[in-house]
Amino acid sequence: MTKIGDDVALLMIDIQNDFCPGGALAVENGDAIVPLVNRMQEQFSVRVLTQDWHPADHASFAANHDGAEPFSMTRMPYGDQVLWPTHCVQGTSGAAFHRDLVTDRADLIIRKGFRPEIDSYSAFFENDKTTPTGLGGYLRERGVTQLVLVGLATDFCVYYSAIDAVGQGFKTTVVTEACRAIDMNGSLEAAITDMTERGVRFDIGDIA
Ligand code: VGL
Ligand code: ZN
Repeated sequence: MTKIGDDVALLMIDIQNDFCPGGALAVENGDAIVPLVNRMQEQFSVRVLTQDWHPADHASFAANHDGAEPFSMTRMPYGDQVLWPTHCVQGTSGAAFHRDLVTDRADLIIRKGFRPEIDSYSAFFENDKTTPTGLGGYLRERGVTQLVLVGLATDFCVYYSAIDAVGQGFKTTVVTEACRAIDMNGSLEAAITDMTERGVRFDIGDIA
């Protein structure tokens, strides 16, 4: 198998128990991507994992808003926000990576969503679109120019990470076979359309 160069990173988004069947915010067949992601990892020289990592009092949890139902909308100072079931609480088994995901070969694990008052879907910026996670600087310092994204969920954290990656000037490919979606009110189709318009590629054959 040919190894992909050090200017290309595999970015594995939120492959955590709470996004897999049985988890608090389960994505249908979320666990089905794990064998493919593990095989893909062998080809890459730069591997980064992200981990959704919320304090229990996080503002994105419906349970922290009186009377709010999970999957309803609220307004935050930075814009509209979905209120989620309590998920990926720091240190819980739900926040842990799927047990079959190979994590030992990762160069970096980037945690996000740890500020109580602000959600963070993207691996690059929190939902205010200005607070950086530091990932862009890390990748640039390592000379990475191209990203391949896999993980959960296609229409939330993968989507926001991919559009920010393009915005940061990275050539960006999303491997949809190695992603699964929440698909809330047409969010998957909207995400695919927007990624396409912004120049995200979907064909693994496009990788250098
Ligand atoms: C995610 C909703 C809330 C994701 C994270 O990883 O796609 N979605 N937190
Ligand atoms: Zn979250």
